Amino acid sequence: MSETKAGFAAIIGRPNVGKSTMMNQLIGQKIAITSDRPQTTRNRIQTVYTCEEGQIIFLDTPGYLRKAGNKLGEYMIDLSVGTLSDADVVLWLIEPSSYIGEGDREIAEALKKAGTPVLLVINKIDLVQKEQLLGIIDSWKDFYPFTEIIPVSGLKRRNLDELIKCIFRCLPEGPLLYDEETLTDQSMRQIAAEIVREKALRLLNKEVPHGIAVTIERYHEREDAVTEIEASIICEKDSHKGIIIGKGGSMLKRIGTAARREIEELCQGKVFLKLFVKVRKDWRDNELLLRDYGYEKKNG
Ligand SMILES: Nc1nc2c(ncn2[C@@H]2O[C@H](COP(=O)(O)OP(=O)(O)OP(=O)(O)O)[C@@H](O)[C@H]2O)c(=O)[nH]1
Ligand SMILES: [Mg+2]
Repeated sequence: MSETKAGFAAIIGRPNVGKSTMMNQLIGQKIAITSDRPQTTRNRIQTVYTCEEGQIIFLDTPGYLRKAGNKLGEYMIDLSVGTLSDADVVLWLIEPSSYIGEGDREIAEALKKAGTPVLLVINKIDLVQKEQLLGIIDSWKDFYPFTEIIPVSGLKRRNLDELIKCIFRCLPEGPLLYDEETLTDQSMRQIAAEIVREKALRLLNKEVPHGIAVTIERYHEREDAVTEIEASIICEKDSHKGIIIGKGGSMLKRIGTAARREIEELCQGKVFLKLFVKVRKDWRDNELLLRDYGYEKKNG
């Protein structure tokens, strides 16, 4: 039997290009939350893909931002840049567009320093015609010494097998790094919190979602296989609290029902989910609160 290959593949790119959707599709399970709002992902999320050839450990990162705006933003930038040097290969995701911006030049600089092989993954090709795609490849191909350029559609699962092959070509030979059953470094508790945040992101109007965090106050698996969860949605303003609760509690109920259904599917059992809403002014600039809500810098 030939030797296996194993290593880390970092997924980077601008907000909203489809990084988390693609990672979920590659591993065949929804671990990272997704939405059409930029800056959906805030933490680095690790998932493991195992097959006969070996193992790819995907690192999904927050979309690349140029200006932080607050401490949460700084934390997200540190994560996306810090991940580059931990990876054996970088998947740089872009929308199917020829536009190359200042942010892309900055990513390129950081990648050059890290010296890691980079695959340019043109995502969402379901949205463009073939001729357009050729033009896009043409605009990007000389911008950076990409190891390969792979057009895919994460959502429609197009060309993902080809992408997996390209990734394995960049990984070192070696034994599996995790046991075959391992799927992610995220706990059920963390995933449940993220599912609540996703439903809030998707259901609330534009100005509220960016200032939201979700914490799990209580997570209890009962002996009769029912899971009891109490979670708080943290927001920044009293007016936001009103919007999240909605008329007669209607919005909170919608968020709760949608989240509960998805958590039940994931843990394959009944779930009681109780939601609270709290106001913490400027939590996105408060180190202590950031840490409480799970956005903690690893080294200092
Ligand atoms: N048409 C189309 N839409 C896609 C595709 N992949 C993702 N999307 C959509 O793009 C939006 C953003 O997807 P995400 O996976 O959350 O994007 P992301 O890059 O992780 O975003 P951040 O976490 O905010 O950086 C969602 O509405 C997805 O459904 C694709 O291949 N085709
Ligand atoms: Mg994401």
